[in-house]
Amino acid sequence: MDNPRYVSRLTKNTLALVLAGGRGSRLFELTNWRAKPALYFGGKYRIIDFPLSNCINSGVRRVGVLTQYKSHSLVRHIVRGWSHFKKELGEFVEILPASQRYSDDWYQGTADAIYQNLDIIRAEKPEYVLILSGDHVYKMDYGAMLVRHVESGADMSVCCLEVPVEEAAGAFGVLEVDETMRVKSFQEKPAEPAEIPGSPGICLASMGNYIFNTRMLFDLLLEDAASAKSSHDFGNDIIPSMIERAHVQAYPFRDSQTGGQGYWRDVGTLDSFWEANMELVHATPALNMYDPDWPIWTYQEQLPPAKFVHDYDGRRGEAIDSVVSGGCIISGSTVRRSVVFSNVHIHSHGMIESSVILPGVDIGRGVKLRNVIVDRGVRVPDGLEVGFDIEQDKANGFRVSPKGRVLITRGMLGQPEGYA
Ligand code: ADQ
Ligand code: ADP
Repeated sequence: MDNPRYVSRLTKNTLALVLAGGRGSRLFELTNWRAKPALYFGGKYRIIDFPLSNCINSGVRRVGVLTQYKSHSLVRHIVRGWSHFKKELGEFVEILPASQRYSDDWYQGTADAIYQNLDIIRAEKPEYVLILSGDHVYKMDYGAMLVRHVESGADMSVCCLEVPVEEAAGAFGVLEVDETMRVKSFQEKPAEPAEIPGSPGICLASMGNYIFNTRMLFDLLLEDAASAKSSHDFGNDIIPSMIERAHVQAYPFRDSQTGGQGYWRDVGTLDSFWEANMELVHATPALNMYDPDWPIWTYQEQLPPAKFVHDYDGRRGEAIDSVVSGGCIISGSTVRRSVVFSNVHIHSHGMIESSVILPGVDIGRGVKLRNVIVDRGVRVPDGLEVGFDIEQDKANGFRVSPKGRVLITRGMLGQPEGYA
C-alpha cells in the first residue's frame, strides 16, 4: 500500500454499530434474564467483549451498542467496563437503546434498529458504517475488511465463512459469488443452501457483519422504513433488495496468521456454548486469549488471586486442564477440563469434570458434576450429583441439552433469581 496512513484513515472514518438486542432463545434459561451478548464466556468475559475489543484493536473507536431485549446486565457491563473512552479524542463506546426518536416503537428488526439511529450517524458523519452482530465470539481486524471494501469499489461488503450446508440450512444467510467475490445472490436462511461450485457440501454463509458506504445505507434505510411489506431486517429485506442494483462484495474471514478460515463461534445453543468454552481448556485452543497483540478487554472486578488448598482431611484442592479465574477458592476438591469463572467457591470432597461454572457459584461438599453448565450465583447443595444419570437430572428439573449437557440455574433449585 502506498500510503501508510491508509488503514487508519479508513478506520477513523468508520462508525461501528453493534446489534446487541436479540433474544437468543435457543439458550433457554441462560438468556431468561440477560441478552445473548451479555452471556459469560471464557472464564472472565461476556460475548460483547469480543466485537468491542475487535473494534478498539482495529482502530474503529467510535462505537454504538444497540440494546433492547433484557438489557440490564449488558448495560451495566458496558457502563462499568467500556465507558472510559474520550469523546474529545474522537473515541467512544455509547449505549443506544430504542428511544423512540424516529417512531413510537421498539426496534422492529435489525434494519429498523439502525434506521432509528440515523440522527447519530448523521451527526458523526462517517464515510463507512460497520454493522456488527454482538452475538459472536471471534477476533477480527475490521481494518483489513475496510481496505478490501474500498479497493473493490463496493457499496456494501458482507463478512462470510465457508460452512457445511447442513449447519447453514435454516440458520445463516447464504451467498453466491462470482470469481471476484462479488455477490450474485443472497438468501436469508434457505432450507437448501447453494453449494460453492467445486466444494460439494459447503456453502458461503454470512456472519451478520456488514460495511456500508454511508450514503447508500441512508438511501436503503429510508426506502425500507417507508415499505409496508418489509420486516425491516438486513438479512430478510435490505441485502436481497440490493444485489441487483448495487455492488455487494463478499469478504471471506481469514485468520491473519495462518491464512486459513478464521475462528468464529455462534454460541447460540447450550451445546455450542458448552463446546466453545470447553475448547479453551486445551493447551493451544483455536481462540488465543493470551495474545498481547489482540487483547480482549472486559470489565474487571478487583479480586484476590484464585487459590487451591487442602481441606481439613488433607485432601488436595486442585484444577487440571482448566481455566480458573480470580476470586476462586478450590478446597479439597478436584476440577478437571472445566472453565471456572470469578468468585466460585468449591468446597471439599467434590469432583467437577468438563463443566462451565459461571461467576459467584458456591459448590457444596461432596458435589459431583460432569458435563454441566452452572448459571451465575447458584448455590449447589451438598452431595448433589449431576451429569451421570440424565433421566434423573430431567426429573430433578434441570435442563438437558440434545447432546446431554445439563444446565442448572437458581430458579431450578428454588433459589431466588435476580440481581445479587
Ligand atoms: P440472525 O443472527 O438470526 O441472522 P438476528 O436475530 O436478526 O439475525 O440477529 C442479528 C444481530 O442483531 C444479533 O446480534 C442480535 O442480537 C441483534 N438484534 C436482533 N434484533 C435486534 C433488535 N430488534 N434490536 C437490536 N439488535 C437486534 C443474522 C443474519 C444472517 C447471518 C447470521 C449470522 O441475518 O444472514 O447469517 O446473522 O449469525
Ligand atoms: P448477569 O448474570 O448477566 O449479570 P443478572 O443475574 O444480574 O444477570 O440478571 C440480569 C437482569 O435480570 C437484572 O436486571 C436482574 O435484576 C433481572 N432478573 C434476573 N432474575 C430475575 C427474576 N427472577 N425476576 C426479576 N428480574 C430478574
